[in-house]
Amino acid sequence: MDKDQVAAVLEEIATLLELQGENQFRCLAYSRAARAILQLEGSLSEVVAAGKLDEVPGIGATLKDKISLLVTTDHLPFYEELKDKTPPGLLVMLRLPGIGPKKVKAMYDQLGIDSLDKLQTACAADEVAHLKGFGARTQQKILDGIAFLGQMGNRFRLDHALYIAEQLVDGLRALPGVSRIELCGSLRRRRETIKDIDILISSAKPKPIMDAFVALPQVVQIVGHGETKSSIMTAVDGVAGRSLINADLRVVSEQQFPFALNYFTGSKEHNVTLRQRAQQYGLKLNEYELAGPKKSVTCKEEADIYKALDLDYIEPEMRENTGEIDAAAAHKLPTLIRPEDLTGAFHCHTTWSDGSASLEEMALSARKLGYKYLGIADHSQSLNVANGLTPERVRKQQADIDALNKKLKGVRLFKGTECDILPDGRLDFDDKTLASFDYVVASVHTHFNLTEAEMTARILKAVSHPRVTMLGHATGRLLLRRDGYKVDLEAILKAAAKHGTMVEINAHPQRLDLDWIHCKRAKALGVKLVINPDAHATSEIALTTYGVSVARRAWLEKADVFNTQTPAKIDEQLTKRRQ
Ligand code: DGT
Ligand code: CA
Ligand code: ZN
Repeated sequence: MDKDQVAAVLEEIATLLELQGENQFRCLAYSRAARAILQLEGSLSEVVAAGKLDEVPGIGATLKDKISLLVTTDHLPFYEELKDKTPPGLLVMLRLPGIGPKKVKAMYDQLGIDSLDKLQTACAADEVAHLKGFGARTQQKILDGIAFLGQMGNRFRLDHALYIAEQLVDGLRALPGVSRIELCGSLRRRRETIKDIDILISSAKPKPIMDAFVALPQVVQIVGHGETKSSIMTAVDGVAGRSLINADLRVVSEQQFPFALNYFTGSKEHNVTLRQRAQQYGLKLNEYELAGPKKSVTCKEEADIYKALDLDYIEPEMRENTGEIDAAAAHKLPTLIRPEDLTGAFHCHTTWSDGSASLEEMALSARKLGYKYLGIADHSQSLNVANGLTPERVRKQQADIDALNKKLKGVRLFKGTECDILPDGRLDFDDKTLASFDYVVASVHTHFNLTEAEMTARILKAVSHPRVTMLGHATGRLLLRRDGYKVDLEAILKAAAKHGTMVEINAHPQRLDLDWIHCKRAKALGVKLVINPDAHATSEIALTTYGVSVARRAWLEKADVFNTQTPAKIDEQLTKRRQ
């Protein structure tokens, strides 16, 4: 196990112990150890091998033994016993906003509540309000929380689901008898939210693979354990702490693999249209085969299925039944942008406002990713909560960037700002300050409750401002937490096209805003898009890959995205825009 995995297990132990009613100090010791592991410099396995784990502050003799076991064997009986002792529903209840392990334990001990369903019934019967330390307000908060979770349909952020799904795949890949392995479903299509994890394997011997799957260290509960299909629950970061996600594994034969891969990748709507096309060819298509009345068509790869139907290969991100099959038949599919096409990114924060890294640290991390430039865009003066820059601090920061650019090799910083769009549509800096930047990202961060007409007028004014280079996170949505503000995006995109203002694909997996549907529309209207990480730490610059996924779902090519060009070309266009 690596540091992240070990830390996640330790955090979970802390939660499980709290659910067991363990004393606070023992629980805290595990949380503290989790943080210590995350902050550890260098390799965890080397520290363990050297027997020096107890020299790390926050890790004593007991924890040393447990962590060593985890690192060397991937297992910890203590943790597995704890999981077995805890009803999985209790972890689900922890997803309710404002409900911690203590309250969950009280409800379990006193009312036998171990699922959201039972909890809802108990609240409706007014039983929860009478528990010590609860009351009518808490009971109402729980009911609101259950309604909220219901609305979200128990979905998860793409990055959270992908993180645990890749761990499962890593745990399976090396097993004997595994020939091919792929993630399917919404994960393979890179939808912005995910309901469950679908994994597909080809093998001649499914049984041992199934047995290994349900015994993976990430498994919290076994839902089903069959010959060719098994289901488990595993813990994942959710909107309100860790909770459970379902993962299905199917094992098929080598021959069936391309058909199963195609079927379980979906979307369902894409499958239906593809199947209809097969029918027009007198063929039957399902998860096992593509077959005529007499014999089946041999397909080694997924692409062969499309080829047999006279279609160009359709990338998974495009399989949403929005015209991709017609385009594939007419050989008019786009050549989708790839992560390696990005040459840099704009919209990054530093310690000058609410970021955690310095200008230089951000620049060096960008260079490590192979980026040729990075656009700095700290917050503007009125955003006090995020330590927004006054014009005076802007001048100082720009002098720092100029000095750094003289020193830095292989990467350059562009001077920008994430300038607030004030409630009336004016910008948060005067024109002179605005003119001092290489580029300006304009964003809404306050007054979300305007009417749609007011919000549209506000953003239209900013998008039409000659100093604004690009519009940041166009709707302000936070996935699974907050809907975007009401705004007429069609009008905004038309204005952006008219004024040559770019629109950002905010690649942070909590936003993915502009969404792929509007991105597709933006391209049709002639709007240039720019993929920005909205990074507040060095590790977040690489979040741009999620923005590339949105762009691919929107059929965008390299040329549709601004930050795929050389720094010289970028500089030239930014300069032209300022004249
Ligand atoms: P999700 O899990 O809601 O994030 O989205 P998906 O697309 O992963 O959906 P899921 O897990 O229910 O099913 C995985 C794939 O299986 C889906 O993308 C297409 C295929 N599939 C599921 N049910 C049906 C069906 O009734 N008909 C067809 N043609 N395909 C289906
Ligand atoms: Ca799925
Ligand atoms: Zn912002």
